[in-house]
Amino acid sequence: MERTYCMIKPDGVQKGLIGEIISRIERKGYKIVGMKLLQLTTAMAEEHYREHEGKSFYPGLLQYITSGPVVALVVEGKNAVKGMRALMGATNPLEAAPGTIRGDFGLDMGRNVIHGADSIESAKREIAIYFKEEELLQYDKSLDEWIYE
Ligand code: IDP
Ligand code: MG
Repeated sequence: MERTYCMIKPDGVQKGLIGEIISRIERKGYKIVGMKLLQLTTAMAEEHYREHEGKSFYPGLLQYITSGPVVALVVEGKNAVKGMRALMGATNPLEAAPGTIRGDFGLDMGRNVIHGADSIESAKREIAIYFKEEELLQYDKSLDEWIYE
């Protein structure tokens, strides 16, 4: 099973979408193995988004992502990285398909509601920013036999 890092961004929290988003993740069949509410420090935001340093949107991105509480999630399941990116939709909510989280709940690139790691390597790196190993739980869900063949 694969693990990915996802994060409900400050706009998602402010718009009251925590429950809706977590519900979509659960209904898809994924297992949440780590979860916390926190507000990013600038240092954490810089670490998270270091690949974007120097880009025009970077200062605004740091401001946005540190502007309020976020929900940090570690999501586990078959092909979780790719699957969560699909559930989230395209980076630009205007291009994200209806039915995706960004497609349903966003309008602007810099207010796109949710983050999801783009590769297994990114997921590992990002999970380590937000969680200690002992904060990630291993448990069985009785429904798994109805989710996986
Ligand atoms: P991703 O979140 O879909 O992986 P990235 O290209 O990695 O997209 O960009 C990280 C985040 O930076 C985006 O989710 C978005 O919030 C923000 N961002 C990216 N490009 C722009 C832009 O052109 N204007 C404003 N914000 C942007
Ligand atoms: Mg990205």
